[in-house]
Amino acid sequence: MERKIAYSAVQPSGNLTIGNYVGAVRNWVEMQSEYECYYAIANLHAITVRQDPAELRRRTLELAALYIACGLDPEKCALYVQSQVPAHAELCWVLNTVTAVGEASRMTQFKDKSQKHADNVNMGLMDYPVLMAADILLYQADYVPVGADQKQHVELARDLAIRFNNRYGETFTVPEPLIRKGVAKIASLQDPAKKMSKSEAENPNASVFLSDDRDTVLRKFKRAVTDSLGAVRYSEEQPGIANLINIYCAFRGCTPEEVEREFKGKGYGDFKLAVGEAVADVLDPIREEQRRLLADKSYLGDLLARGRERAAAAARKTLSKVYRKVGFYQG
Ligand code: ATP
Ligand code: LTN
Repeated sequence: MERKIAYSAVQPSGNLTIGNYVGAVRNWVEMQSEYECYYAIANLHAITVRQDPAELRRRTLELAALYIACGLDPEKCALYVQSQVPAHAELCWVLNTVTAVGEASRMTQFKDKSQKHADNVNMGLMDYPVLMAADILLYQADYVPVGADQKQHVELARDLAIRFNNRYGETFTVPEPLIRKGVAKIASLQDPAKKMSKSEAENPNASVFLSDDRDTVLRKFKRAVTDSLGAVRYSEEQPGIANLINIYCAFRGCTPEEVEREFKGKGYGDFKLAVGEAVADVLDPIREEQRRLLADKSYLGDLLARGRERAAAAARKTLSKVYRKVGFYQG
Protein backbone atom coordinates (compact mmCIF):
# COMPACT_ATOMS: atom_id res chain seq x y z
CA MET A 1 0.00 0.00 0.00
CA GLU A 2 1.17 3.52 -0.74
CA ARG A 3 2.30 5.45 2.28
CA LYS A 4 0.47 8.61 3.31
CA ILE A 5 2.37 11.84 2.88
CA ALA A 6 3.32 14.26 5.69
CA TYR A 7 4.63 17.79 5.16
CA SER A 8 5.84 20.42 7.60
CA ALA A 9 8.31 23.27 7.96
CA VAL A 10 9.82 25.65 10.47
CA GLN A 11 11.13 29.13 9.73
CA PRO A 12 14.81 29.84 10.39
CA SER A 13 13.74 33.00 12.19
CA GLY A 14 15.45 32.35 15.52
CA ASN A 15 16.61 29.57 17.81
CA LEU A 16 14.05 26.79 18.19
CA THR A 17 12.19 26.77 21.49
CA ILE A 18 10.93 23.78 23.44
CA GLY A 19 7.49 24.81 22.04
CA ASN A 20 8.69 24.18 18.48
CA TYR A 21 10.26 20.94 19.65
CA VAL A 22 7.29 19.31 21.34
CA GLY A 23 4.64 21.04 19.20
CA ALA A 24 6.22 20.21 15.87
CA VAL A 25 9.68 18.70 15.37
CA ARG A 26 9.33 15.80 17.81
CA ASN A 27 6.13 14.70 16.06
CA TRP A 28 7.92 14.79 12.72
CA VAL A 29 10.45 12.34 14.09
CA GLU A 30 7.69 9.97 15.16
CA MET A 31 6.07 10.13 11.74
CA GLN A 32 9.10 9.46 9.59
CA SER A 33 8.91 5.67 9.66
CA GLU A 34 5.24 5.45 8.85
CA TYR A 35 4.77 8.27 6.33
CA GLU A 36 6.53 9.63 3.28
CA CYS A 37 7.82 12.83 4.87
CA TYR A 38 8.98 16.17 3.50
CA TYR A 39 10.37 18.65 6.01
CA ALA A 40 11.54 22.10 5.00
CA ILE A 41 13.44 25.05 6.36
CA ALA A 42 11.01 27.82 5.44
CA ASN A 43 13.37 30.66 4.56
CA LEU A 44 10.95 32.21 2.03
CA HIS A 45 8.50 32.64 4.89
CA ALA A 46 11.20 33.99 7.20
CA ILE A 47 11.89 37.11 5.12
CA THR A 48 8.32 38.35 5.55
CA VAL A 49 9.79 40.01 8.62
CA ARG A 50 13.21 41.68 8.50
CA GLN A 51 16.16 39.30 8.76
CA ASP A 52 19.86 39.90 8.84
CA PRO A 53 21.12 38.12 5.66
CA ALA A 54 24.29 36.62 7.17
CA GLU A 55 22.36 35.44 10.18
CA LEU A 56 19.59 33.93 8.06
CA ARG A 57 22.15 31.91 6.10
CA ARG A 58 23.87 30.73 9.29
CA ARG A 59 20.58 29.80 10.96
CA THR A 60 19.53 27.75 7.94
CA LEU A 61 22.43 25.35 8.45
CA GLU A 62 21.99 25.40 12.20
CA LEU A 63 18.36 24.41 11.80
CA ALA A 64 19.25 21.57 9.44
CA ALA A 65 21.74 20.27 12.02
CA LEU A 66 19.18 20.67 14.76
CA TYR A 67 16.51 18.72 12.87
CA ILE A 68 18.91 15.82 12.58
CA ALA A 69 20.07 16.15 16.19
CA CYS A 70 16.40 15.91 17.23
CA GLY A 71 16.20 12.55 15.47
CA LEU A 72 15.23 13.23 11.87
CA ASP A 73 16.84 10.67 9.64
CA PRO A 74 17.75 12.13 6.23
CA GLU A 75 17.53 8.61 4.76
CA LYS A 76 13.90 8.36 5.79
CA CYS A 77 12.65 11.85 4.98
CA ALA A 78 13.43 14.62 2.52
CA LEU A 79 15.02 17.48 4.43
CA TYR A 80 15.52 20.60 2.33
CA VAL A 81 15.66 24.38 2.11
CA GLN A 82 12.45 25.92 0.73
CA SER A 83 14.11 28.56 -1.48
CA GLN A 84 16.05 25.83 -3.29
CA VAL A 85 12.86 24.41 -4.78
CA PRO A 86 11.48 27.19 -7.03
CA ALA A 87 8.14 25.39 -7.46
CA HIS A 88 7.04 26.81 -4.08
CA ALA A 89 7.05 30.39 -5.33
CA GLU A 90 5.57 29.31 -8.68
CA LEU A 91 2.61 27.47 -7.18
CA CYS A 92 2.09 30.33 -4.73
CA TRP A 93 1.53 32.64 -7.67
CA VAL A 94 -1.16 30.41 -9.14
CA LEU A 95 -2.86 29.95 -5.76
CA ASN A 96 -2.88 33.72 -5.29
CA THR A 97 -5.38 33.85 -8.12
CA VAL A 98 -7.86 31.65 -6.24
CA THR A 99 -7.39 33.45 -2.91
CA ALA A 100 -9.61 36.36 -1.97
CA VAL A 101 -7.87 39.43 -0.56
CA GLY A 102 -10.49 39.39 2.20
CA GLU A 103 -9.74 35.88 3.39
CA ALA A 104 -5.97 36.53 3.46
CA SER A 105 -6.41 39.73 5.44
CA ARG A 106 -8.58 37.94 8.03
CA MET A 107 -5.83 35.51 9.07
CA THR A 108 -5.04 35.91 12.76
CA GLN A 109 -1.28 35.70 12.30
CA PHE A 110 -1.36 38.38 9.59
CA LYS A 111 -3.26 40.68 11.91
CA ASP A 112 -0.89 39.96 14.83
CA LYS A 113 2.26 40.39 12.79
CA SER A 114 0.94 43.55 11.12
CA GLN A 115 0.57 45.04 14.56
CA LYS A 116 3.95 43.87 15.80
CA HIS A 117 5.74 45.00 12.65
CA ALA A 118 3.65 48.07 11.86
CA ASP A 119 6.56 49.66 9.98
CA ASN A 120 6.84 46.69 7.62
CA VAL A 121 3.40 45.40 6.61
CA ASN A 122 4.60 44.01 3.29
CA MET A 123 2.76 41.98 0.64
CA GLY A 124 4.72 38.87 1.67
CA LEU A 125 3.26 39.03 5.15
CA MET A 126 -0.23 38.85 3.73
CA ASP A 127 0.75 36.19 1.21
CA TYR A 128 2.41 34.06 3.89
CA PRO A 129 -0.48 31.57 4.26
CA VAL A 130 -0.86 31.21 0.49
CA LEU A 131 2.83 30.31 0.22
CA MET A 132 2.30 27.86 3.06
CA ALA A 133 -0.63 26.33 1.16
CA ALA A 134 1.65 26.01 -1.88
CA ASP A 135 4.24 24.19 0.28
CA ILE A 136 1.70 21.67 1.49
CA LEU A 137 -0.23 21.14 -1.77
CA LEU A 138 2.90 20.72 -3.91
CA TYR A 139 3.66 17.46 -2.11
CA GLN A 140 0.04 16.23 -2.13
CA ALA A 141 0.34 16.00 1.65
CA ASP A 142 -2.30 14.09 3.61
CA TYR A 143 -1.11 15.34 7.00
CA VAL A 144 0.52 18.49 8.31
CA PRO A 145 1.98 18.11 11.83
CA VAL A 146 2.00 21.58 13.42
CA GLY A 147 1.30 23.46 16.64
CA ALA A 148 -2.15 24.94 17.30
CA ASP A 149 -1.22 28.41 16.02
CA GLN A 150 -0.93 27.03 12.46
CA LYS A 151 -4.37 25.41 12.35
CA GLN A 152 -6.01 28.34 10.58
CA HIS A 153 -3.31 28.31 7.90
CA VAL A 154 -3.76 24.61 7.23
CA GLU A 155 -7.50 25.22 6.96
CA LEU A 156 -6.84 27.86 4.32
CA ALA A 157 -4.71 25.31 2.44
CA ARG A 158 -7.69 22.93 2.55
CA ASP A 159 -10.05 25.62 1.27
CA LEU A 160 -7.71 26.54 -1.57
CA ALA A 161 -7.24 22.87 -2.55
CA ILE A 162 -10.99 22.31 -2.67
CA ARG A 163 -11.60 25.54 -4.58
CA PHE A 164 -8.90 24.81 -7.14
CA ASN A 165 -10.14 21.21 -7.58
CA ASN A 166 -13.68 22.49 -8.16
CA ARG A 167 -12.58 25.08 -10.67
CA TYR A 168 -9.99 23.12 -12.64
CA GLY A 169 -10.70 19.46 -11.86
CA GLU A 170 -9.16 17.05 -9.34
CA THR A 171 -5.57 18.22 -8.74
CA PHE A 172 -4.69 18.42 -5.06
CA THR A 173 -5.02 16.14 -2.04
CA VAL A 174 -6.96 17.99 0.66
CA PRO A 175 -4.60 18.04 3.70
CA GLU A 176 -5.43 17.66 7.38
CA PRO A 177 -3.63 19.31 10.30
CA LEU A 178 -2.19 16.96 12.94
CA ILE A 179 -2.17 18.76 16.26
CA ARG A 180 -1.10 17.04 19.49
CA LYS A 181 -3.15 17.75 22.58
CA GLY A 182 -1.35 19.21 25.62
CA VAL A 183 1.72 20.28 23.70
CA ALA A 184 0.04 22.18 20.85
CA LYS A 185 0.56 25.48 22.59
CA ILE A 186 3.38 25.74 25.07
CA ALA A 187 3.05 29.14 26.73
CA SER A 188 5.65 31.76 27.55
CA LEU A 189 7.25 31.18 30.97
CA GLN A 190 6.73 34.86 31.78
CA ASP A 191 3.17 35.28 30.54
CA PRO A 192 1.06 32.12 30.29
CA ALA A 193 -1.48 33.95 28.11
CA LYS A 194 1.09 34.17 25.30
CA LYS A 195 2.60 31.40 23.21
CA MET A 196 6.28 30.67 23.70
CA SER A 197 7.87 32.16 20.59
CA LYS A 198 11.30 31.98 19.06
CA SER A 199 11.41 35.47 17.60
CA GLU A 200 8.95 37.56 19.56
CA ALA A 201 10.19 36.99 23.07
CA GLU A 202 9.63 40.16 25.04
CA ASN A 203 11.76 38.89 27.89
CA PRO A 204 14.79 36.58 27.61
CA ASN A 205 13.37 34.36 30.34
CA ALA A 206 10.10 33.79 28.44
CA SER A 207 11.37 31.12 26.05
CA VAL A 208 13.56 28.09 26.61
CA PHE A 209 15.72 27.47 23.55
CA LEU A 210 17.09 24.14 22.45
CA SER A 211 20.48 25.87 22.50
CA ASP A 212 20.25 26.81 26.20
CA ASP A 213 22.75 25.06 28.45
CA ARG A 214 21.69 23.24 31.58
CA ASP A 215 22.22 26.16 33.97
CA THR A 216 20.25 28.52 31.73
CA VAL A 217 17.36 26.04 31.47
CA LEU A 218 17.25 25.58 35.25
CA ARG A 219 17.42 29.33 35.82
CA LYS A 220 14.59 30.08 33.38
CA PHE A 221 12.30 27.53 35.00
CA LYS A 222 13.21 28.81 38.44
CA ARG A 223 12.01 32.28 37.35
CA ALA A 224 8.88 31.00 35.60
CA VAL A 225 5.67 32.78 36.56
CA THR A 226 3.40 30.61 38.71
CA ASP A 227 0.18 31.29 40.56
CA SER A 228 -0.88 32.01 44.08
CA LEU A 229 -2.54 28.68 44.95
CA GLY A 230 0.70 27.09 46.11
CA ALA A 231 -0.23 23.58 44.94
CA VAL A 232 0.88 21.63 41.87
CA ARG A 233 -2.59 21.15 40.41
CA TYR A 234 -3.71 21.08 36.79
CA SER A 235 -6.44 23.67 36.41
CA GLU A 236 -7.45 26.50 34.14
CA GLU A 237 -7.25 28.90 37.07
CA GLN A 238 -3.53 28.24 37.22
CA PRO A 239 -2.35 28.67 33.65
CA GLY A 240 1.30 29.10 34.68
CA ILE A 241 1.37 25.81 36.58
CA ALA A 242 -0.73 24.05 33.92
CA ASN A 243 1.87 25.09 31.35
CA LEU A 244 4.71 23.75 33.49
CA ILE A 245 2.79 20.49 33.99
CA ASN A 246 2.31 20.21 30.21
CA ILE A 247 6.03 20.73 29.71
CA TYR A 248 6.96 18.21 32.40
CA CYS A 249 4.60 15.62 30.88
CA ALA A 250 5.94 16.22 27.39
CA PHE A 251 9.54 15.73 28.51
CA ARG A 252 9.06 12.92 31.03
CA GLY A 253 6.28 11.10 29.18
CA CYS A 254 3.73 11.11 31.99
CA THR A 255 0.17 12.36 32.58
CA PRO A 256 -0.98 15.45 34.54
CA GLU A 257 -2.59 13.17 37.16
CA GLU A 258 0.73 11.42 37.74
CA VAL A 259 2.43 14.80 38.16
CA GLU A 260 -0.16 15.94 40.70
CA ARG A 261 0.43 12.74 42.66
CA GLU A 262 4.22 12.99 42.43
CA PHE A 263 4.27 16.57 43.75
CA LYS A 264 1.49 16.37 46.29
CA GLY A 265 2.48 18.39 49.37
CA LYS A 266 5.54 19.81 47.62
CA GLY A 267 6.09 23.48 46.78
CA TYR A 268 6.52 25.26 43.48
CA GLY A 269 10.29 25.51 43.99
CA ASP A 270 10.74 21.71 43.96
CA PHE A 271 8.42 21.34 41.01
CA LYS A 272 10.12 24.02 38.92
CA LEU A 273 13.50 22.45 39.55
CA ALA A 274 12.14 19.06 38.46
CA VAL A 275 10.68 20.53 35.25
CA GLY A 276 14.01 22.21 34.47
CA GLU A 277 15.86 18.94 34.97
CA ALA A 278 13.41 17.00 32.82
CA VAL A 279 13.92 19.48 29.98
CA ALA A 280 17.70 19.77 30.37
CA ASP A 281 18.08 15.96 30.34
CA VAL A 282 16.56 15.90 26.84
CA LEU A 283 18.26 19.05 25.52
CA ASP A 284 21.84 18.26 26.61
CA PRO A 285 22.42 15.40 24.11
CA ILE A 286 20.58 17.26 21.31
CA ARG A 287 22.84 20.30 21.72
CA GLU A 288 25.92 18.11 21.75
CA GLU A 289 24.85 16.31 18.56
CA GLN A 290 24.03 19.59 16.81
CA ARG A 291 27.51 20.90 17.62
CA ARG A 292 29.08 17.73 16.21
CA LEU A 293 27.05 17.99 12.99
CA LEU A 294 27.83 21.68 12.48
CA ALA A 295 31.52 20.87 12.52
CA ASP A 296 31.06 18.97 9.23
CA LYS A 297 29.52 21.47 6.83
CA SER A 298 30.15 19.33 3.76
CA TYR A 299 28.13 16.45 5.19
CA LEU A 300 25.25 18.84 5.90
CA GLY A 301 25.55 20.37 2.44
CA ASP A 302 25.39 16.95 0.75
CA LEU A 303 22.41 15.96 2.77
CA LEU A 304 20.48 19.15 1.93
CA ALA A 305 21.37 18.69 -1.74
CA ARG A 306 19.85 15.20 -1.67
CA GLY A 307 16.76 16.46 0.14
CA ARG A 308 16.38 19.17 -2.44
CA GLU A 309 16.52 16.65 -5.31
CA ARG A 310 13.83 14.49 -3.78
CA ALA A 311 11.61 17.43 -2.95
CA ALA A 312 12.09 19.06 -6.35
CA ALA A 313 11.12 15.88 -8.19
CA ALA A 314 7.85 15.55 -6.27
CA ALA A 315 7.11 19.28 -6.55
CA ARG A 316 7.76 19.41 -10.30
CA LYS A 317 5.21 16.68 -10.88
CA THR A 318 2.44 18.61 -9.13
CA LEU A 319 3.41 21.95 -10.65
CA SER A 320 3.31 20.54 -14.14
CA LYS A 321 -0.16 19.12 -13.47
CA VAL A 322 -1.29 22.53 -12.19
CA TYR A 323 0.14 24.33 -15.23
CA ARG A 324 -1.68 21.89 -17.51
CA LYS A 325 -4.98 22.40 -15.66
CA VAL A 326 -4.85 26.18 -15.76
CA GLY A 327 -3.89 26.16 -19.44
CA PHE A 328 -0.25 27.26 -19.39
CA TYR A 329 1.69 26.49 -22.56
CA GLN A 330 4.35 23.93 -21.63
CA GLY A 331 6.16 23.51 -24.95
P1 ATP B 1 8.01 32.98 15.25
O1 ATP B 1 8.03 33.32 16.69
O2 ATP B 1 9.27 33.32 14.52
O3 ATP B 1 6.77 33.38 14.52
P2 ATP B 1 7.41 30.30 16.03
O4 ATP B 1 8.13 30.02 17.30
O5 ATP B 1 5.95 30.47 16.05
O6 ATP B 1 8.12 31.45 15.20
P3 ATP B 1 7.35 28.79 13.66
O7 ATP B 1 8.49 28.61 12.74
O8 ATP B 1 6.33 29.78 13.28
O9 ATP B 1 7.83 29.14 15.09
O10 ATP B 1 6.66 27.42 14.00
C1 ATP B 1 7.24 26.17 13.86
C2 ATP B 1 6.33 25.10 14.38
O11 ATP B 1 6.32 25.11 15.81
C3 ATP B 1 4.86 25.28 13.97
O12 ATP B 1 4.30 24.01 13.70
C4 ATP B 1 4.23 25.88 15.17
O13 ATP B 1 2.85 25.60 15.24
C5 ATP B 1 4.99 25.19 16.29
N1 ATP B 1 5.02 26.02 17.49
C6 ATP B 1 5.51 27.27 17.58
N2 ATP B 1 5.40 27.73 18.83
C7 ATP B 1 4.82 26.74 19.55
C8 ATP B 1 4.43 26.62 20.93
N3 ATP B 1 4.63 27.60 21.79
N4 ATP B 1 3.85 25.47 21.33
C9 ATP B 1 3.65 24.45 20.45
N5 ATP B 1 3.99 24.51 19.15
C10 ATP B 1 4.58 25.62 18.70
N1 LTN C 1 4.14 28.94 8.89
C1 LTN C 1 4.70 27.80 9.55
C2 LTN C 1 5.95 27.30 8.90
C3 LTN C 1 5.57 26.66 7.64
C4 LTN C 1 4.83 25.46 7.49
C5 LTN C 1 4.70 25.28 6.09
C6 LTN C 1 4.24 24.57 8.37
C7 LTN C 1 5.87 27.12 6.41
N2 LTN C 1 5.36 26.29 5.48
C8 LTN C 1 4.01 24.19 5.58
C9 LTN C 1 3.55 23.49 7.85
C10 LTN C 1 3.43 23.30 6.47
C11 LTN C 1 4.94 28.10 10.96
O1 LTN C 1 5.05 27.19 11.68
N3 LTN C 1 5.02 29.31 11.36
